[in-house]
Amino acid sequence: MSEIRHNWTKEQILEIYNKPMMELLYEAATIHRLHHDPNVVQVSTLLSIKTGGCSEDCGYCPQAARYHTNIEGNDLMTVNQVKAQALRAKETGSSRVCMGAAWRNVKDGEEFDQVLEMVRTINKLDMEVCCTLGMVTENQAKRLAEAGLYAYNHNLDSSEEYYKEVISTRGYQDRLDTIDNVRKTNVTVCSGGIIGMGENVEDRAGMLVALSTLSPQPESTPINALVAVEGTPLEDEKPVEIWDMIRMVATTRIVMPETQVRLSAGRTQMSREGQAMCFFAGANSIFAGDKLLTTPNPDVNEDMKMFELLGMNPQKPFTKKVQPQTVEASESEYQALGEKPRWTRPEHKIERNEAAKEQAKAFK
Ligand code: SAM
Ligand code: DTB
Ligand code: SF4
Repeated sequence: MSEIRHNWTKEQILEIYNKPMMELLYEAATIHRLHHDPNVVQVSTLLSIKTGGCSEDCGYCPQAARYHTNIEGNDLMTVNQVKAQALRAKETGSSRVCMGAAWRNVKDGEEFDQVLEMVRTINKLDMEVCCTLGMVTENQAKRLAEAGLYAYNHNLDSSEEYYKEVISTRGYQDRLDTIDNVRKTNVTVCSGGIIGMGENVEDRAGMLVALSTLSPQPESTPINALVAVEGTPLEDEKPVEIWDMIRMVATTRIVMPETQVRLSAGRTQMSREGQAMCFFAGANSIFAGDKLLTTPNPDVNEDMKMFELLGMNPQKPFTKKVQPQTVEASESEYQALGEKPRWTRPEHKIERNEAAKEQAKAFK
């Protein structure tokens, strides 16, 4: 086994990222085999339990209320609706359901209680449950853990420097604090980011420094290629080159050997061969299902055909960590505290975000 290092520098990561492709692939694939079964892929199904109408200004996101995008917003789904979708996901070979909400942060109250019930319900189906609900406090993370949450997804998105060029309504430190709060529980951390937002390779390396120096490193790291959605500030960004995706996956694999590296948004633009190269470079999980949160994803049957072709098998639930126990709401140790956490709002000016907001006003 190669050692897990928490002291990677940007220069060292850049050196890896820029290696000749064949060297990079060989090194990443070698490390991959030492830590994982290269023929196994973890499959998660995304479920947007609350869509659109979000208060934030994330430049990549079609769910931000201030931009004019063509998505259909929805209130919080019911527990029964979620259960039905989870059962469908299980039938199609997913080991995990990842529930996403277009929220800045979790607020104590009826809606959060409903999400906790969704977590209990899915855990009882013997599937791994993941949530991505925005910022959470330590008490909220503990309540999620008690309900049986397996993973919490909260992305750093980019380097600290480039993050400021994309989002003005929440700070990088808030993201790190949320990850810290999740770490105070038994819930595993899923954190990664997006490439193709106009960042340079130093920013990609900077994001990997921030992720790899976390101790412990995230159990799962999604690498998303930007889905440039019309109406968002990043609508005109050029599609990510497959070679950039392969380099990013390989570098992530080398600096975070134990982490499950997730080939995330952007797979509809990738050929099977391109995806196979990413798996060779160390990717070992995907989001499956015809939709990500609001944008298209490859057809489930196509993914299954690809796995068959490559001789890869979906990972069984709770392979990496035992199933958490669900504590019923009536027996819960942690209660809503009605906290008013002081998550920051830097509110600095980002020209392209302002322009997209102005453009949206014309439609309203
Ligand atoms: N609202 C919560 C939050 O922001 O933490 C959870 C949902 S949010 C949509 C989850 C993640 O999806 C974001 O952090 C971002 O990394 C990713 N994402 C959102 N829109 C995307 C896009 N257009 N292309 C690629 N990734 C995207
Ligand atoms: C992550 O890193 N990628 C997923 C999941 N975590 C929540 C979301 C991708 C969203 C892509 C744009 C959309 O479908 O709205
Ligand atoms: Fe809201 Fe999350 Fe989208 Fe940002 S990424 S606008 S917080 S849903």
